[in-house]
Amino acid sequence: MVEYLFNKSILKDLDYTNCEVTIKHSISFDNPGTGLSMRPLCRSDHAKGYMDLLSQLTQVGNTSEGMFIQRFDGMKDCKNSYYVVVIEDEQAGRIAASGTLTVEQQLNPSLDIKSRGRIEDIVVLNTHRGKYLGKLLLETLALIAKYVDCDDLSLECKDPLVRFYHQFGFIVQDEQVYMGNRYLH
Ligand code: 16G
Repeated sequence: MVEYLFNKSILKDLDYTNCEVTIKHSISFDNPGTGLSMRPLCRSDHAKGYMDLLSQLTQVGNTSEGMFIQRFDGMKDCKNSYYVVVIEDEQAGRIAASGTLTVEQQLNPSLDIKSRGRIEDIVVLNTHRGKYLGKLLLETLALIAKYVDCDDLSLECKDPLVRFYHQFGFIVQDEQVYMGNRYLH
């Protein structure tokens, strides 16, 4: 049985009517392009080249299938928190694109922002670029964020991509900078 990271019916419920990808490019969840299908990440996607795809965005190290499955199970156990959406090239049996929405609950329920969404790891295989798949993933993740009641949606990106994300309503926030402290071992 195919095991999805999150309930696939969420994708079927999304309304793409006002999305640019649908208006301009006539694509959506059930029609991402010829030979392509869109779905939640599966437990078996390591074998479909998920890590190779991710390596086109960032360092992946030597992640074995066992490590991938262990991490998948841990993410799935965190209910309503991880939404990894992939686009599969069905003929090649390869994952061609992926994007992640993570949802953080805020502790104080009286705040305006009760739940914060973060977009991560938007990546399209270099052989599949120029088909609006990145746009489709972003609009899909934003619709999921709305569907699961996020009050805020944010992302981090490299400088040259600021213009790309700007198209989707993301703006560099006043008086906010991204700070990081990596590799705290
Ligand atoms: C981008 C990604 C981020 C990822 C990072 C990896 C989006 C919106 N942002 O900023 O999720 O963690 O690249 O870069 O996809 P790094 O290899 O320098 O950590």
